[in-house]
Amino acid sequence: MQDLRFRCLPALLTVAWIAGCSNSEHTVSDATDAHGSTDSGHTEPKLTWEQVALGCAPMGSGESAHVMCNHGHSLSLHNDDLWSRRLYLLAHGHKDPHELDLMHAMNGLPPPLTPILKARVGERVRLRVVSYGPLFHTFHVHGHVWNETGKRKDVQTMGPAEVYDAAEFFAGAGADDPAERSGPGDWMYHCHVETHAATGMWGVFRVLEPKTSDLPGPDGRYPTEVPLPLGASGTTIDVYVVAAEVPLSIARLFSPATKTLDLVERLTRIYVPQPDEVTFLAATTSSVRKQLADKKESWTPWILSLRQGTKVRVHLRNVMPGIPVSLHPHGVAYDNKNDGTLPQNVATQGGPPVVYEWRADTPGTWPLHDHTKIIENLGRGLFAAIVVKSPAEEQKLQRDYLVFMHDFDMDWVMGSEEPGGSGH
Ligand SMILES: [Cu+2]
Repeated sequence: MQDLRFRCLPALLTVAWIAGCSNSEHTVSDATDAHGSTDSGHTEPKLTWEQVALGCAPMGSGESAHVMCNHGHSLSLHNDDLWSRRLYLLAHGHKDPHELDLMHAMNGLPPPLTPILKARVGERVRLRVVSYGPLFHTFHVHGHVWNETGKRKDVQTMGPAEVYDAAEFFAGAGADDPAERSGPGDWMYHCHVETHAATGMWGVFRVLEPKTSDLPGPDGRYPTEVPLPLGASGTTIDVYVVAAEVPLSIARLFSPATKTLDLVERLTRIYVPQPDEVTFLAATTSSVRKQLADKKESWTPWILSLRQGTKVRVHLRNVMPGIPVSLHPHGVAYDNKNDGTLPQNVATQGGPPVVYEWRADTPGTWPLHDHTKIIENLGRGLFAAIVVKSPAEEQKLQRDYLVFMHDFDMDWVMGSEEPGGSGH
Protein backbone atom coordinates (compact mmCIF):
# COMPACT_ATOMS: atom_id res chain seq x y z
CA MET A 1 0.00 0.00 0.00
CA GLN A 2 2.81 2.36 0.85
CA ASP A 3 4.51 1.67 -2.45
CA LEU A 4 1.31 2.18 -4.36
CA ARG A 5 0.82 5.61 -2.81
CA PHE A 6 4.32 6.51 -3.61
CA ARG A 7 3.91 5.77 -7.29
CA CYS A 8 0.55 7.50 -7.49
CA LEU A 9 1.54 10.78 -5.92
CA PRO A 10 2.83 12.77 -8.89
CA ALA A 11 -0.33 11.98 -10.84
CA LEU A 12 -2.48 13.00 -7.92
CA LEU A 13 -0.72 16.29 -7.63
CA THR A 14 -1.50 17.00 -11.24
CA VAL A 15 -5.14 16.20 -10.69
CA ALA A 16 -5.34 18.49 -7.68
CA TRP A 17 -3.77 21.29 -9.66
CA ILE A 18 -6.21 21.05 -12.53
CA ALA A 19 -9.21 20.58 -10.29
CA GLY A 20 -8.33 23.68 -8.32
CA CYS A 21 -8.27 25.88 -11.42
CA SER A 22 -12.00 26.38 -11.55
CA ASN A 23 -13.20 25.77 -8.02
CA SER A 24 -11.32 25.11 -4.83
CA GLU A 25 -14.28 23.24 -3.32
CA HIS A 26 -14.39 20.91 -6.28
CA THR A 27 -14.70 17.20 -5.66
CA VAL A 28 -11.94 15.46 -7.54
CA SER A 29 -13.31 12.08 -8.54
CA ASP A 30 -10.47 11.44 -10.98
CA ALA A 31 -8.09 11.20 -8.07
CA THR A 32 -9.70 8.06 -6.70
CA ASP A 33 -10.07 6.64 -10.18
CA ALA A 34 -6.35 7.07 -10.61
CA HIS A 35 -5.97 5.18 -7.39
CA GLY A 36 -8.05 2.22 -8.52
CA SER A 37 -11.20 2.95 -6.51
CA THR A 38 -14.21 3.37 -8.75
CA ASP A 39 -17.22 2.95 -6.43
CA SER A 40 -20.03 5.06 -7.79
CA GLY A 41 -21.64 5.83 -4.41
CA HIS A 42 -18.63 6.91 -2.44
CA THR A 43 -18.19 10.27 -0.82
CA GLU A 44 -14.95 12.14 -1.08
CA PRO A 45 -13.63 14.89 1.13
CA LYS A 46 -13.86 18.41 -0.22
CA LEU A 47 -10.71 20.47 -0.47
CA THR A 48 -10.29 23.73 1.38
CA TRP A 49 -8.49 26.67 -0.19
CA GLU A 50 -5.42 25.91 1.86
CA GLN A 51 -5.41 22.28 0.82
CA VAL A 52 -5.68 23.20 -2.86
CA ALA A 53 -2.77 25.58 -2.47
CA LEU A 54 -0.76 22.86 -0.77
CA GLY A 55 -1.31 20.50 -3.69
CA CYS A 56 -3.71 18.19 -1.84
CA ALA A 57 -5.88 15.53 -3.38
CA PRO A 58 -8.85 13.57 -1.97
CA MET A 59 -8.08 9.90 -1.41
CA GLY A 60 -10.19 6.84 -0.71
CA SER A 61 -13.90 6.82 -0.06
CA GLY A 62 -16.45 6.21 2.69
CA GLU A 63 -14.81 5.61 6.04
CA SER A 64 -11.35 5.61 4.53
CA ALA A 65 -11.80 8.96 2.78
CA HIS A 66 -9.06 11.41 3.57
CA VAL A 67 -7.12 14.22 2.03
CA MET A 68 -3.55 13.53 0.98
CA CYS A 69 -1.60 16.74 1.02
CA ASN A 70 1.47 18.07 -0.60
CA HIS A 71 4.86 16.83 -0.08
CA GLY A 72 6.09 20.41 -0.10
CA HIS A 73 8.55 20.49 -2.93
CA SER A 74 11.28 22.89 -2.11
CA LEU A 75 14.66 24.20 -3.10
CA SER A 76 17.02 24.88 -0.23
CA LEU A 77 14.36 24.17 2.39
CA HIS A 78 12.02 26.80 1.00
CA ASN A 79 8.79 26.38 -0.82
CA ASP A 80 6.98 29.26 -2.50
CA ASP A 81 3.83 27.97 -4.07
CA LEU A 82 3.12 29.30 -7.59
CA TRP A 83 -0.52 28.29 -7.35
CA SER A 84 -1.04 30.60 -4.36
CA ARG A 85 0.68 33.38 -6.27
CA ARG A 86 -1.82 32.86 -9.08
CA LEU A 87 -4.76 33.08 -6.67
CA TYR A 88 -3.25 36.24 -5.19
CA LEU A 89 -3.00 37.95 -8.58
CA LEU A 90 -6.53 36.92 -9.57
CA ALA A 91 -7.83 38.37 -6.29
CA HIS A 92 -6.06 41.64 -7.10
CA GLY A 93 -7.71 42.05 -10.49
CA HIS A 94 -5.12 40.43 -12.73
CA LYS A 95 -7.08 38.80 -15.53
CA ASP A 96 -4.96 35.81 -16.45
CA PRO A 97 -1.53 35.76 -14.86
CA HIS A 98 1.05 33.80 -16.77
CA GLU A 99 4.15 32.13 -15.41
CA LEU A 100 6.35 35.17 -15.67
CA ASP A 101 3.82 37.21 -13.68
CA LEU A 102 3.94 34.52 -11.03
CA MET A 103 7.70 34.54 -10.94
CA HIS A 104 8.54 38.22 -10.93
CA ALA A 105 8.15 40.46 -7.93
CA MET A 106 5.52 42.56 -9.69
CA ASN A 107 2.00 43.65 -8.75
CA GLY A 108 2.98 43.54 -5.12
CA LEU A 109 4.26 39.98 -5.17
CA PRO A 110 7.09 39.40 -2.74
CA PRO A 111 10.32 37.85 -3.99
CA PRO A 112 10.39 34.05 -3.81
CA LEU A 113 11.46 32.33 -0.60
CA THR A 114 14.13 30.33 -2.39
CA PRO A 115 17.57 32.00 -2.48
CA ILE A 116 18.00 34.73 -5.09
CA LEU A 117 21.25 33.89 -6.85
CA LYS A 118 23.01 37.06 -8.00
CA ALA A 119 25.82 37.77 -10.44
CA ARG A 120 26.86 40.66 -12.64
CA VAL A 121 26.96 40.27 -16.41
CA GLY A 122 30.12 38.43 -17.44
CA GLU A 123 30.96 36.99 -14.02
CA ARG A 124 31.96 33.34 -13.98
CA VAL A 125 29.23 31.43 -12.09
CA ARG A 126 28.96 27.87 -10.89
CA LEU A 127 25.63 26.40 -9.79
CA ARG A 128 26.01 23.24 -7.71
CA VAL A 129 22.87 21.19 -7.22
CA VAL A 130 22.37 18.47 -4.59
CA SER A 131 19.21 16.36 -4.71
CA TYR A 132 17.62 14.64 -1.72
CA GLY A 133 14.44 12.65 -1.23
CA PRO A 134 12.99 9.75 -3.19
CA LEU A 135 12.07 11.61 -6.39
CA PHE A 136 13.82 12.50 -9.62
CA HIS A 137 14.15 16.13 -10.58
CA THR A 138 15.26 18.03 -13.67
CA PHE A 139 17.25 21.14 -12.84
CA HIS A 140 16.90 23.95 -15.40
CA VAL A 141 18.11 27.55 -15.64
CA HIS A 142 16.59 30.05 -18.03
CA GLY A 143 18.69 32.14 -20.41
CA HIS A 144 21.93 30.24 -19.95
CA VAL A 145 23.66 27.15 -21.24
CA TRP A 146 26.72 25.33 -20.00
CA ASN A 147 29.34 23.14 -21.54
CA GLU A 148 29.50 19.52 -20.44
CA THR A 149 32.38 17.76 -22.19
CA GLY A 150 31.77 19.67 -25.40
CA LYS A 151 27.99 19.44 -25.38
CA ARG A 152 25.84 22.48 -24.56
CA LYS A 153 22.91 21.90 -22.22
CA ASP A 154 20.54 23.72 -19.87
CA VAL A 155 18.71 20.87 -18.09
CA GLN A 156 20.07 18.12 -15.88
CA THR A 157 18.16 15.13 -14.49
CA MET A 158 18.99 14.18 -10.91
CA GLY A 159 18.11 11.15 -8.83
CA PRO A 160 18.20 10.77 -5.03
CA ALA A 161 21.48 11.90 -3.44
CA GLU A 162 22.81 12.80 -6.85
CA VAL A 163 25.00 15.85 -7.29
CA TYR A 164 25.44 18.01 -10.34
CA ASP A 165 28.05 20.76 -10.28
CA ALA A 166 28.95 21.19 -13.93
CA ALA A 167 26.52 24.07 -14.52
CA GLU A 168 29.17 26.72 -15.05
CA PHE A 169 28.85 29.75 -17.31
CA PHE A 170 29.24 33.50 -17.58
CA ALA A 171 26.22 35.36 -16.15
CA GLY A 172 24.04 36.85 -18.85
CA ALA A 173 26.50 35.50 -21.38
CA GLY A 174 27.78 32.25 -22.85
CA ALA A 175 29.15 28.99 -21.52
CA ASP A 176 32.66 29.87 -22.68
CA ASP A 177 32.42 33.54 -23.68
CA PRO A 178 31.80 36.41 -21.20
CA ALA A 179 30.40 38.70 -23.95
CA GLU A 180 26.79 39.62 -23.17
CA ARG A 181 24.30 37.19 -24.67
CA SER A 182 21.08 36.85 -22.63
CA GLY A 183 21.95 39.92 -20.55
CA PRO A 184 20.69 41.28 -17.23
CA GLY A 185 17.32 40.41 -15.70
CA ASP A 186 15.57 37.84 -13.54
CA TRP A 187 15.99 34.34 -14.92
CA MET A 188 13.97 31.51 -13.44
CA TYR A 189 15.66 28.38 -12.16
CA HIS A 190 13.49 25.42 -11.28
CA CYS A 191 12.74 21.74 -11.43
CA HIS A 192 11.27 20.99 -14.83
CA VAL A 193 8.88 18.39 -13.45
CA GLU A 194 6.08 20.94 -13.72
CA THR A 195 4.13 19.84 -10.66
CA HIS A 196 7.31 20.17 -8.61
CA ALA A 197 7.93 23.71 -9.88
CA ALA A 198 4.30 24.67 -9.19
CA THR A 199 4.55 23.45 -5.59
CA GLY A 200 7.74 25.30 -4.76
CA MET A 201 10.78 24.08 -6.68
CA TRP A 202 11.66 27.38 -8.29
CA GLY A 203 13.76 30.46 -7.71
CA VAL A 204 15.39 33.47 -9.38
CA PHE A 205 18.85 33.80 -10.87
CA ARG A 206 19.30 37.60 -10.97
CA VAL A 207 21.80 38.88 -13.53
CA LEU A 208 22.76 42.46 -12.63
CA GLU A 209 24.09 45.27 -14.78
CA PRO A 210 27.90 45.49 -14.59
CA LYS A 211 27.61 48.83 -12.75
CA THR A 212 24.86 47.85 -10.34
CA SER A 213 24.58 49.28 -6.83
CA ASP A 214 23.56 45.81 -5.61
CA LEU A 215 27.01 44.78 -4.48
CA PRO A 216 28.33 41.71 -2.67
CA GLY A 217 29.38 41.87 0.99
CA PRO A 218 32.78 42.89 2.34
CA ASP A 219 34.08 39.36 1.82
CA GLY A 220 33.30 39.66 -1.90
CA ARG A 221 30.35 37.29 -1.70
CA TYR A 222 26.59 37.60 -1.83
CA PRO A 223 25.10 36.09 1.36
CA THR A 224 23.43 33.22 -0.53
CA GLU A 225 26.73 32.01 -2.02
CA VAL A 226 28.66 28.94 -0.88
CA PRO A 227 30.68 30.01 2.21
CA LEU A 228 34.38 30.71 1.76
CA PRO A 229 36.34 27.48 2.20
CA LEU A 230 37.74 26.69 5.65
CA GLY A 231 41.19 25.34 6.45
CA ALA A 232 44.28 24.91 4.33
CA SER A 233 46.12 21.94 2.92
CA GLY A 234 47.85 20.03 5.73
CA THR A 235 45.91 21.67 8.58
CA THR A 236 43.22 20.30 10.91
CA ILE A 237 40.16 22.35 11.82
CA ASP A 238 37.26 21.87 14.24
CA VAL A 239 33.67 22.50 13.16
CA TYR A 240 30.72 22.49 15.56
CA VAL A 241 27.19 21.63 14.47
CA VAL A 242 23.93 21.08 16.30
CA ALA A 243 20.98 19.03 15.02
CA ALA A 244 17.70 20.64 15.98
CA GLU A 245 14.02 20.50 15.16
CA VAL A 246 12.71 24.01 14.65
CA PRO A 247 9.82 25.68 12.85
CA LEU A 248 10.93 27.47 9.70
CA SER A 249 8.82 29.69 7.45
CA ILE A 250 8.56 27.76 4.23
CA ALA A 251 5.54 28.03 1.95
CA ARG A 252 3.44 31.07 1.13
CA LEU A 253 -0.28 30.41 1.11
CA PHE A 254 -2.93 32.70 -0.31
CA SER A 255 -5.47 33.76 2.28
CA PRO A 256 -8.85 34.51 0.59
CA ALA A 257 -10.04 36.49 3.62
CA THR A 258 -7.21 39.00 3.68
CA LYS A 259 -6.03 38.57 0.05
CA THR A 260 -2.48 38.24 1.29
CA LEU A 261 0.25 35.70 0.78
CA ASP A 262 1.09 34.36 4.22
CA LEU A 263 4.08 32.38 5.39
CA VAL A 264 3.46 28.87 6.64
CA GLU A 265 5.65 27.37 9.31
CA ARG A 266 6.81 23.81 9.06
CA LEU A 267 8.63 21.75 11.63
CA THR A 268 12.03 21.14 10.11
CA ARG A 269 15.03 19.13 11.25
CA ILE A 270 18.28 20.86 10.40
CA TYR A 271 21.97 20.93 11.09
CA VAL A 272 22.90 24.37 12.40
CA PRO A 273 26.61 25.24 12.46
CA GLN A 274 27.75 27.03 15.62
CA PRO A 275 30.49 29.66 15.54
CA ASP A 276 32.60 28.09 18.30
CA GLU A 277 32.76 25.36 20.93
CA VAL A 278 31.27 27.52 23.66
CA THR A 279 28.16 28.35 21.64
CA PHE A 280 28.03 24.71 20.60
CA LEU A 281 28.08 23.43 24.19
CA ALA A 282 25.47 25.97 25.26
CA ALA A 283 23.11 25.27 22.35
CA THR A 284 19.51 24.33 23.06
CA THR A 285 16.51 24.09 20.83
CA SER A 286 15.44 27.57 21.89
CA SER A 287 18.88 29.11 21.29
CA VAL A 288 18.98 27.53 17.83
CA ARG A 289 15.51 28.94 17.12
CA LYS A 290 16.74 32.34 18.24
CA GLN A 291 19.78 32.04 15.99
CA LEU A 292 17.56 31.32 12.99
CA ALA A 293 14.74 33.69 13.82
CA ASP A 294 16.15 36.76 12.11
CA LYS A 295 16.96 34.99 8.86
CA LYS A 296 13.85 32.94 8.30
CA GLU A 297 13.71 33.82 4.65
CA SER A 298 17.37 33.36 3.88
CA TRP A 299 18.20 30.18 5.74
CA THR A 300 19.68 27.47 3.59
CA PRO A 301 20.92 24.09 4.78
CA TRP A 302 24.43 23.79 6.13
CA ILE A 303 27.25 23.78 3.57
CA LEU A 304 30.62 22.54 4.86
CA SER A 305 33.05 24.36 2.56
CA LEU A 306 36.66 23.16 2.76
CA ARG A 307 39.98 23.80 1.04
CA GLN A 308 41.40 20.73 -0.58
CA GLY A 309 43.83 18.92 1.76
CA THR A 310 42.14 20.09 4.98
CA LYS A 311 41.43 17.57 7.74
CA VAL A 312 38.21 18.35 9.60
CA ARG A 313 36.92 17.24 13.00
CA VAL A 314 33.14 17.67 12.97
CA HIS A 315 31.57 17.78 16.44
CA LEU A 316 27.86 16.93 16.39
CA ARG A 317 25.37 17.49 19.18
CA ASN A 318 21.69 16.69 19.11
CA VAL A 319 19.07 18.77 20.93
CA MET A 320 16.07 16.81 19.63
CA PRO A 321 14.24 14.62 22.15
CA GLY A 322 13.84 11.03 21.00
CA ILE A 323 15.30 11.52 17.52
CA PRO A 324 18.71 9.93 16.92
CA VAL A 325 20.90 11.60 14.33
CA SER A 326 24.28 11.08 12.66
CA LEU A 327 26.38 12.52 9.83
CA HIS A 328 27.33 10.38 6.86
CA PRO A 329 29.64 12.09 4.35
CA HIS A 330 30.22 11.40 0.69
CA GLY A 331 33.41 12.17 -1.19
CA VAL A 332 35.82 12.77 1.70
CA ALA A 333 38.45 10.31 2.96
CA TYR A 334 37.89 8.58 6.31
CA ASP A 335 38.26 5.24 8.05
CA ASN A 336 35.41 2.91 8.86
CA LYS A 337 34.92 4.31 12.38
CA ASN A 338 33.93 7.68 10.89
CA ASP A 339 31.30 6.46 8.45
CA GLY A 340 28.31 7.91 10.33
CA THR A 341 26.47 4.59 10.33
CA LEU A 342 27.85 2.87 13.43
CA PRO A 343 26.24 2.95 16.91
CA GLN A 344 29.05 5.16 18.24
CA ASN A 345 28.40 7.66 15.41
CA VAL A 346 24.87 8.43 16.63
CA ALA A 347 24.17 11.57 18.65
CA THR A 348 21.26 11.52 21.09
CA GLN A 349 19.76 14.32 23.13
CA GLY A 350 21.81 14.97 26.24
CA GLY A 351 24.55 12.60 25.11
CA PRO A 352 28.16 13.66 24.58
CA PRO A 353 29.11 15.28 21.27
CA VAL A 354 29.95 12.76 18.54
CA VAL A 355 33.16 13.54 16.64
CA TYR A 356 33.86 12.59 13.02
CA GLU A 357 37.24 12.94 11.34
CA TRP A 358 37.35 13.34 7.59
CA ARG A 359 39.92 14.57 5.07
CA ALA A 360 38.85 16.80 2.15
CA ASP A 361 41.03 15.20 -0.50
CA THR A 362 38.74 15.25 -3.55
CA PRO A 363 37.50 18.53 -5.05
CA GLY A 364 33.80 18.59 -5.79
CA THR A 365 30.32 18.79 -4.27
CA TRP A 366 29.27 15.96 -1.97
CA PRO A 367 26.15 14.93 -0.03
CA LEU A 368 26.29 14.96 3.78
CA HIS A 369 23.32 13.61 5.68
CA ASP A 370 21.82 11.70 8.58
CA HIS A 371 22.07 7.92 8.40
CA THR A 372 19.97 6.82 11.39
CA LYS A 373 16.38 7.29 10.20
CA ILE A 374 17.12 8.16 6.64
CA ILE A 375 13.61 8.33 5.21
CA GLU A 376 12.08 10.37 7.99
CA ASN A 377 15.08 12.56 8.82
CA LEU A 378 15.99 13.43 5.23
CA GLY A 379 12.33 14.10 4.54
CA ARG A 380 12.32 16.57 7.42
CA GLY A 381 15.50 18.32 6.34
CA LEU A 382 18.46 16.65 8.06
CA PHE A 383 20.84 17.02 5.15
CA ALA A 384 23.75 19.24 4.17
CA ALA A 385 26.53 19.30 1.60
CA ILE A 386 30.31 19.30 1.48
CA VAL A 387 32.11 21.53 -1.02
CA VAL A 388 35.82 20.84 -1.49
CA LYS A 389 37.64 23.50 -3.47
CA SER A 390 40.98 23.30 -5.20
CA PRO A 391 43.12 26.47 -5.39
CA ALA A 392 42.51 26.64 -9.15
CA GLU A 393 38.75 26.65 -8.64
CA GLU A 394 38.94 29.40 -6.03
CA GLN A 395 40.70 31.56 -8.61
CA LYS A 396 38.36 30.70 -11.44
CA LEU A 397 34.88 31.30 -10.00
CA GLN A 398 33.47 34.72 -9.20
CA ARG A 399 30.09 33.42 -7.98
CA ASP A 400 29.53 30.03 -6.45
CA TYR A 401 26.05 28.82 -5.48
CA LEU A 402 24.63 25.58 -4.15
CA VAL A 403 20.98 24.69 -4.46
CA PHE A 404 19.32 21.75 -2.69
CA MET A 405 16.42 20.04 -4.45
CA HIS A 406 14.38 18.50 -1.70
CA ASP A 407 10.98 17.04 -0.99
CA PHE A 408 9.34 17.82 2.35
CA ASP A 409 6.81 15.88 4.31
CA MET A 410 7.71 12.24 4.37
CA ASP A 411 4.65 11.51 6.49
CA TRP A 412 2.96 9.92 3.54
CA VAL A 413 5.85 7.50 3.22
CA MET A 414 5.77 6.79 6.93
CA GLY A 415 2.04 6.04 6.86
CA SER A 416 0.58 9.14 8.46
CA GLU A 417 -2.52 10.50 6.79
CA GLU A 418 -2.48 13.89 8.45
CA PRO A 419 -3.59 16.70 6.17
CA GLY A 420 -0.72 18.92 5.08
CA GLY A 421 -1.95 21.84 7.18
CA SER A 422 -0.65 20.10 10.27
CA GLY A 423 2.48 22.14 10.24
CA HIS A 424 4.85 19.45 9.09
CU1 LIG B 1 11.36 17.92 -9.27
